[in-house]
Amino acid sequence: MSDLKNELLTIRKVFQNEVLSIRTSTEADSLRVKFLGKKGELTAVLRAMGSLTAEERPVIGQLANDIRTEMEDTLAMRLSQVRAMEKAEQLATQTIDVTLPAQPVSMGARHPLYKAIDEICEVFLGLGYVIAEGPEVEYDLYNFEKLRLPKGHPARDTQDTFYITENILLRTQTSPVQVRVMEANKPPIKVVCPGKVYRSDALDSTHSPIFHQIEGLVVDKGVTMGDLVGSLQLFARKLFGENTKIRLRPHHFPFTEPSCEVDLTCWSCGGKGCRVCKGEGWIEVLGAGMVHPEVLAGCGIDPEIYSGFAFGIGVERTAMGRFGIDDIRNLYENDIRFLRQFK
Ligand code: 2U9
Repeated sequence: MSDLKNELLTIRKVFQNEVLSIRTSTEADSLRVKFLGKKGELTAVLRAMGSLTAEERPVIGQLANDIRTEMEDTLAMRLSQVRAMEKAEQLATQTIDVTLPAQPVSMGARHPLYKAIDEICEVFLGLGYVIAEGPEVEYDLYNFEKLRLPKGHPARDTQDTFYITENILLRTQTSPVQVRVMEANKPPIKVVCPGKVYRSDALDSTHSPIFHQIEGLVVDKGVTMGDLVGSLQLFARKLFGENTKIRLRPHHFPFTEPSCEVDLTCWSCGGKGCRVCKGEGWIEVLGAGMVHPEVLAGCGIDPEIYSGFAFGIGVERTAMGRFGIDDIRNLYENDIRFLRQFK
């Protein structure tokens, strides 16, 4: 009995000496294994308890347990001291220089087309219009039929339009959005509809099979051509400067009557005539007109009570004028050297 007891007391003494010399958490782990682990010294003593008598066993067992608890507590305390020392050491040696220059963050910029869309929409939002959007994959019914472009109309030719099925196509204008707005709402209606449109054109410096439009629609009681002219005049001044004038030329669209094409005084020469406007002094930017009564009626709006005007703006053309871009392809190629100029 006294052998085992002595052994336990020796283990405790050796442990108490060694625990004080621990300097790192790794050393603390090794000590735990050495004394308290499965093959540790204390465990070895406990194994030997089989040889004790029934009276001796609880006494030595109690002592062994007390020593184990004491060793565990001592080790835990020492470990927390060692960890604190390690942390202090780390803080003292591994300083981070927060004044070092950071990795440069490369800032992107809004694409010039979307800049133009934002600027144009902003003018009309200021006049109380709301923005409406709709699907790019449309029914023939909404893209053509309801806009008085019946079967057999040249614009519906497969040469010009991307068909998906006989009745479903890629919209060739954003007008179907206005049709949907009229069907779902009662006047007064004031919307601008920006978005992508698709036409089967070959890509050259002024044409692209995918381009952007912004169309506008106002429907209410007593809306006149005078309201249309006033709105477009304001749009032209806001976008191209206070001295910009507009000029209306009679034209034909199936969905408006009367219809006109609208020119602005040249943004480059102000109207004197130059290379940009090919000596004309004027540049064509948009089309417009009074919504055809049959179109209103087809969308559930009584043309005897209501009238409306509509207009369509080519975004690419406007952006090219606004930012002095001479080839439409620049807008799609995503050449970073080109895009960087619009930061
Ligand atoms: C409804 C009724 C009427 C929209 C209009 C134009 C004139 C027009 C062109 C501008 C340049 C197309 O991108 S472009 O080639 N658009 O000239 N668009 S009136 O008229 C509508 C639309 C919807 C229900």
